[in-house]
Amino acid sequence: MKTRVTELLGIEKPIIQGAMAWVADASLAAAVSEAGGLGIIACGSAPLSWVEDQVKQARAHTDKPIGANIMLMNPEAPDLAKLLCDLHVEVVTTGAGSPAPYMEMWKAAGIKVVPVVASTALAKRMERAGADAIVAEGEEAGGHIGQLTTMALTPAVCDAVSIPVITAGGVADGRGMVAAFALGAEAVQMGTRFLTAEECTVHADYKQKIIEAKDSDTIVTGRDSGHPVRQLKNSFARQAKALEAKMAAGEVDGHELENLLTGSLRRAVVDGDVKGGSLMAGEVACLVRDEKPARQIIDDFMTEAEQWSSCSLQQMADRNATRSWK
Ligand code: TUI
Repeated sequence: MKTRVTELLGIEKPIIQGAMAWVADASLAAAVSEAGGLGIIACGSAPLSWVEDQVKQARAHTDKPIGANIMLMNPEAPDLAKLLCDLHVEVVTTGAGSPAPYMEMWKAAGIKVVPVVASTALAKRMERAGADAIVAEGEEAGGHIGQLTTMALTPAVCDAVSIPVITAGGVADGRGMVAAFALGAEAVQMGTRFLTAEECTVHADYKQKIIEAKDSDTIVTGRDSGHPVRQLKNSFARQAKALEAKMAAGEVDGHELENLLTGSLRRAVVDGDVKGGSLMAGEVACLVRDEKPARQIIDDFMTEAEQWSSCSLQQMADRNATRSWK
């Protein structure tokens, strides 16, 4: 299938693997790219040498395009931005800020730039700054999020910019893709669905928590402090919420919360501490029921999306009435 996004990024299927700090390494990214999507290595807060090593490892496993993501709140972002030029990754995505200061450098290096945004205001600024496409990420997503839902954000961003829009947040199966395309998207980005890919190196206990998650099992911490993060409910998330309430009441300062947050994602991803770590995940964790190879995730996803999109509204309604997909 061809969309402006597949053409732009040189991929076969309009599926991008979301960058997940501590999780999205060469193993996952290479598997997704090899299966026809775009694999992305998340630089997170890793040392530059780790990023260089992962890009080289991914290259050893696939000759298809590979992307990398910079989290712009990271103080090392300027150095990472330069490193990604030197490594000649095909695509850079960014999160948690504006990548405007690096845009010229990346474009000069021939890198496709795809900022993740949570508002039409930033989408417009990014288009003016030369972004090649935009990821519109709804608050259903896992990790650091904005305030708008995918259902409102995707069409609003599509109306605001002319460059292609990729929907993220709330998509984990073919139905979600058809919905995203109906809202104006030309590709989707998924993180949580790929957390349980066989090639995903996240701790097995974290994967199991995703597979077991119910619809009401995610919670957003940090809304008041300006760093909203969606994750699975556990002891860590409850502690963070309690500390936030104490902070709002002026009972404690920010240090206690900072101590709790430090290393919380690593504890979950690397150590498998499913109680005391931050199990970042999107609302669609409740739709992810199995572990399978990235290629099978992508193939099943595309098959399902094709089935859902090849009928009229009337046929959809008739099928929905009998839950005939079950
Ligand atoms: O970046 C993400 N999601 C993330 S980053 C991350 S790493 C982390 N590790 C530990 C604790 C906290 C975070 C985990 N998840 N998604 C992309 C995204 N960007 N979502 C929302 C935004 C965003 C929000 C505001 C982008 C720009 C923005 O405003 C910038 C501006 O200048 O207007």
